Amino acid sequence: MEQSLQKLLITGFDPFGGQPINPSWEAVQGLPDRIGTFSLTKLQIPTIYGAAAQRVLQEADKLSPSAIICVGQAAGRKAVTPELVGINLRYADIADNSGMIYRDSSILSGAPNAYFSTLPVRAMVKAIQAKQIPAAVSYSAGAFVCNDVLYTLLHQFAGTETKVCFIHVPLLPEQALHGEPSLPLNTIRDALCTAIEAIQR
Ligand code: PCA
Repeated sequence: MEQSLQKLLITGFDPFGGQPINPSWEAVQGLPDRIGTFSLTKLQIPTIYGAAAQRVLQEADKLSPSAIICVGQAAGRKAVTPELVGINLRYADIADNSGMIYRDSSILSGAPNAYFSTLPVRAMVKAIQAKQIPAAVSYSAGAFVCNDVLYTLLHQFAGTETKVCFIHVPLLPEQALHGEPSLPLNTIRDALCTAIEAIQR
């Protein structure tokens, strides 16, 4: 008999900061609909504080996924970097896609300072590295919209059966006009598939 499928909600962001594309969505939208025992639901979310996480929560409410992986662009990084922690902080020099700028605000006032990811990020990194793709555990998702989504989801799903993590990915070669590190789209997609394979139960 066929093994029953688990649901995975996977998201990528729209472009921000004047970029025409966002590698996170480019990679996520091209993933297969099924990877191992996971059936994937792919969702593009806006690079907007608060709204991005709400969009994921809305979809998760309909889907009841056992895992949620959000993917985002991290210019300057040369490796695929699963994030270990989300912090209760908003701080960035740039505006989000609705024009909002935050400098040292809480995401949720009175909530804990931080949460650890509930998916096995170290196992993901090992599996990606085994494919000769650069990968490393990251201990900071920053304090812009990616961290906002990670923290909000970890808070919302703390102690539940829905496990959450975030993966930052480098720029694509066509975005790296000033010599920033980059990885080809196929390589990023391969890394995401590998990370998903690594968390099968
Ligand atoms: N990266 C940003 C937000 C959207 C994205 O793809 C970040 O690292 O916060």
